[in-house]
Amino acid sequence: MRFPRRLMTGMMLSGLCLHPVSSLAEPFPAPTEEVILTIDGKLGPDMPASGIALDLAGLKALPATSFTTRTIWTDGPKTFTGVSLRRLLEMAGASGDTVWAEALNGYQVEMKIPELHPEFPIIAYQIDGVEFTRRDKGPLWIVYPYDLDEQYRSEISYATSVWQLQKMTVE
Ligand SMILES: Nc1nc2c(c(=O)[nH]1)N[C@H]1C(S)=C(S)[C@@H](COP(=O)(O)O)O[C@H]1N2
Ligand SMILES: [Mo]
Repeated sequence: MRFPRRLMTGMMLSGLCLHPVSSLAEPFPAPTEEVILTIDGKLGPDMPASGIALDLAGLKALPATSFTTRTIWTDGPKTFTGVSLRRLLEMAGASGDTVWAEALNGYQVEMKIPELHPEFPIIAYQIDGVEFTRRDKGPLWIVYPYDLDEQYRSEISYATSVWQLQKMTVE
């Protein structure tokens, strides 16, 4: 008898506890609307070979983080809601050290995955509880809680505050 690959891996993982069960494809529902984020490269063995494609609903289905901060790009404190970058990569079973983030305008920047805080930055999909458009740096923006700590008011945090994020590649 043959088991589906996903099921077998799930059993092996639950038996050995080597990886979080969340590295299975389950947390990522197949998109039914416009794909706004793709993740490819070195992902978990149960992720689609072509990479993960997410629509807004798919992102909203994942555990969310919110914080309120000022930014150098916006006026006054704003509440950002989104998914922790580090946690998203863990859920994707990212097995490389580096993630490249790429924006609609072709801007690309790399981040070292082990150096990412578990909670921050987030890939924000809402500002003050509402989605935001490309014109306002949306629909996805990598943001840090700049007001929380001086380390987030640094050139490296600013340079990795990618707006109009559309793709991530794990290397
Ligand atoms: N989409 C996108 N995000 C980006 C950039 C970019 O060119 N495109 N530049 C980055 C860099 S290097 C920095 S320092 C800040 C710059 O913000 P500023 O152009 O408003 O000074 O945004 C970052 N995020
Ligand atoms: Mo920069």
